[in-house]
Amino acid sequence: MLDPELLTWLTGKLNFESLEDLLKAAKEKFPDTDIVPTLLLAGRTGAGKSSLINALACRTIMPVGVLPTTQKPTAFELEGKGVPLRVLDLPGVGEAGKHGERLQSVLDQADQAHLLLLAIPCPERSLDYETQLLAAVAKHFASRTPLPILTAGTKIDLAAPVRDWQPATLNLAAPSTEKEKHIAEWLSYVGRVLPEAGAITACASGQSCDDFANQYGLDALRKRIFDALPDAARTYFARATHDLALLNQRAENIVRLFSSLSSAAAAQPIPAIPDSALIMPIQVAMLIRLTSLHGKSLNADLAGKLLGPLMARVAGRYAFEQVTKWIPGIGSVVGAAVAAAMTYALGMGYHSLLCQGSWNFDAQALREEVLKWWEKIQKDL
Ligand SMILES: Nc1nc2c(ncn2[C@@H]2O[C@H](COP(=O)(O)OP(=O)(O)OP(=O)(O)O)[C@@H](O)[C@H]2O)c(=O)[nH]1
Ligand SMILES: [Mg+2]
Repeated sequence: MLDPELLTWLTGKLNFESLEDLLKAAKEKFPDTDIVPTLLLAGRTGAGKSSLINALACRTIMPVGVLPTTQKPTAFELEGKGVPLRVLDLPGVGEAGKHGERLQSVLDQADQAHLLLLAIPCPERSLDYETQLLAAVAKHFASRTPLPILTAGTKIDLAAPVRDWQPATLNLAAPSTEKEKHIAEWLSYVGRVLPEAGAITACASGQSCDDFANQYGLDALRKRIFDALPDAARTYFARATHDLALLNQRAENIVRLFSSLSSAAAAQPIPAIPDSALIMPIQVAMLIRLTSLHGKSLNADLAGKLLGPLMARVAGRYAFEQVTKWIPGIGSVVGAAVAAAMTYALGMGYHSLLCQGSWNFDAQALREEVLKWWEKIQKDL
């Protein structure tokens, strides 16, 4: 069922002034949630990954424990500076009997991630797991744009002497106490052994998410993560556009989402409004999202070019309705199943054209591609 608020929005968009208006409204209505950046949190078991997430989010999201705790990749969203971030907490590598499997799980998830955060627990000096993990990630991305990596040195409160922990006055820039010297020495040791880990942000997560008195370095880490995101999103995009399987999967998700919305919209009995007009804003939103998946922005010029010369003369609405007329034998009353199939054919046809890498196609090329998908769906049915 279509939610009533969306229905009101759709019927309100039937008489938009210009195509720009519709594009703008559709962008606002359907924000690009599938490009929420994803941070992959990896490290050895017990490194304090889940504790770090709870501390960063200021709430208890993940269970933490002395024994291997996180058993499967778990995703959730964080907000920072108004920017949403999806974080994926992974089971730690190195768990007895599961090392290879865990390492593989990092690589499996890495393709979908924008950024990798590696947690290394202080005062650990045997860094074999981390070395293997970084080598596996580097190999995985060897022939592609690499995955950006940030490193957190966790549990720095455990550097000797353990009892001396005063995070409020800790000064790692000019270490003078025994504790500060141990932490600084450990950080530079890790930097020497794992140069590919880059700069290391020293952190302590406290005993619980609200143990503020014992936490350290979380603001600095948050800042580093959110500062790295724009670049990370860019490299992700560079990688994603060269990884056809990934791109297809993301496109298909988008197309399925909007196809089901179209079907729900067409199932609404609204007298005097053609179904094709009702699903049009949904299809527009889908085209916007698919275009941005390919790193471009769908503006009125491009939409006009794609949807036919009619655009130059009449209001955008008619041009989009035109799309439904491309498919022979369909009138203005399309019904739920046909609306879904039509939106699917339009979305997949559009994505196929974009995959060919050329933006110099026109309404005719798009129409042919849409018809191909339409026929394919008919056969599959
Ligand atoms: N002293 C101290 N202990 C911590 C800190 N962070 C985590 N711990 C403890 O370390 C243990 C492991 O923490 P988790 O957050 O579960 O570690 P994890 O990396 O998620 O472990 P897996 O899920 O098994 O991979 C728990 O007992 C935590 O309480 C910290 O900053 N300081
Ligand atoms: Mg965990």
